[in-house]
Amino acid sequence: MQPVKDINQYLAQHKLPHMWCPGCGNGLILKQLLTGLAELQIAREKAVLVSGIGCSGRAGDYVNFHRFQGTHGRAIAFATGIHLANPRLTVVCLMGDGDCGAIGLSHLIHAARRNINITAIVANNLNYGMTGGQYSPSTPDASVTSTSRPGKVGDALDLCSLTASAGAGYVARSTVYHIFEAQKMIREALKTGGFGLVEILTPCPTYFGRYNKLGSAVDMMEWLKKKTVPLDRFRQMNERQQQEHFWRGVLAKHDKPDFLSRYRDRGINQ
Ligand SMILES: Cc1ncc(C[n+]2csc(CCOP(=O)(O)OP(=O)(O)O)c2C)c(N)n1
Ligand code: SF4
Repeated sequence: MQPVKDINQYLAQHKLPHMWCPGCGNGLILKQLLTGLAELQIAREKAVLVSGIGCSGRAGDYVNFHRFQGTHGRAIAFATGIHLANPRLTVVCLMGDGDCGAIGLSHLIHAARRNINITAIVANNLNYGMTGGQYSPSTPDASVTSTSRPGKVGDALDLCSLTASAGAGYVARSTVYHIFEAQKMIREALKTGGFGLVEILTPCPTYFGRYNKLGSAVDMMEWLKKKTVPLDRFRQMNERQQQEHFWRGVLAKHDKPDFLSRYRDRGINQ
């Protein structure tokens, strides 16, 4: 088994160019993941990428190591099964916010509650990209989408707060604009001996950006920069200001036993 020194070794280069739209953040998220794996010297044979259905889920097509694309909303369930069958593998689950926060939500909560030792990365583009820009549970109130032309009614679900309160070992949020911060969070999540969630806000200029008149892909990067604030500053904001921003930072970081360790401590399946 060779340690990976160059992230290109993790890439299925013959599959490129990729299918993502110009200005989409999914390529940056994939690069951050591959960089995190290389930083931790995880051999290709030891890495598994489980992806969901959706634009972000196509990341699995471009990797040159074990990968599995599950059915919509079931990526965490498949990743859990792979981890329990072979705990020596590093299992990463990459999902869209619709995949993870709507149809797959109960799997997310229970993986966090059990502190299953997998890393979940959520590419949060604030809508369903693959199927035409419908609103998802993470879409902010009043946003225009293909299913909320007059503006969505209802607050966005905060996947990070939910996962942290369910008991995950590591929970953090950043954006593709704050690329080094996001990369560090992925590395920390991969090192966590329990459930790690990193939510990365990412531009979807084709749908969310166009419907909400946010301008070009570059403008959307500026928008991510302006719209997000560090967690401690967010906590000092009033309710109205909080509604207009997203926090960034590390919400939970615990060193607590993961599901398999607790299982073994009971003397089951030694
Ligand atoms: C059970 C099921 N329901 C619905 C679909 C249709 N579908 C495919 S992708 C998708 C949305 C994906 O959105 P998201 O997870 O946010 O990923 P994105 O495309 O934005 O990266 C939906 C609803 C499906 N494939 N399977
Ligand atoms: S539709 Fe949006 S999320 Fe999907 S590839 Fe295009 S920009 Fe990316």
